[in-house]
Amino acid sequence: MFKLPKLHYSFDALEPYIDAKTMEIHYTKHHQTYVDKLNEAIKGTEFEKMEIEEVLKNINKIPQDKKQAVINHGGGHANHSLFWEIMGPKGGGLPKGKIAEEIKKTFESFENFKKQFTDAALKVFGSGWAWLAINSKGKLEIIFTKNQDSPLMNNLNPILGLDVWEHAYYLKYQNKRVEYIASWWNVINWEKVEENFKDAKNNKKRK
Ligand code: MN3
Repeated sequence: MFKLPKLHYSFDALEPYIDAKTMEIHYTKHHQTYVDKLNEAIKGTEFEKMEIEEVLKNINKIPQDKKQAVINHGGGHANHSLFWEIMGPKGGGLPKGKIAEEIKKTFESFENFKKQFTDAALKVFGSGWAWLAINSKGKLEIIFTKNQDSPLMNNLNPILGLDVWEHAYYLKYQNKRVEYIASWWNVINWEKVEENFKDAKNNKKRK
């Protein structure tokens, strides 16, 4: 059975950029609901013993009557699990190391990357996510997905993600998604993004 992952910081740790109340509701209510409904959907199937990433990569093997529930709630579980990890107190600033080099190589500059990622996050109509992911060729790509669709279902390995559902920002920012996005850059845990980047690259080599 799937479980809510541990949050490695307190609800108020991302203040003033992300408020404590939003963090608490987002983690204890929204994420918990995705976990509960995912467990409900796959109870008694072989998928309940798999890692959520494996389940989503094999989404076409899920029985038709459970597939949409796994897309919604399995995606919700995986997306939020990544989201909590790529944020943290004392975050923000510029990435370092390999991920910094790769961003520069792919997008020419960090500023250019930031602009393109922000554009992707603003382009999502309704609910969804913006992502920095590694594609099947091992290259970085900025994409956005609708609802809780996971990039993993399309053979893309997400290493950084931004939740632009209104539940992620409405209490503090109301309809001002652009301000929420601008604030979010201050809480990114780039060390974790670097780790995700290296893991994704290693997975690729193992294939
Ligand atoms: Mn959310």
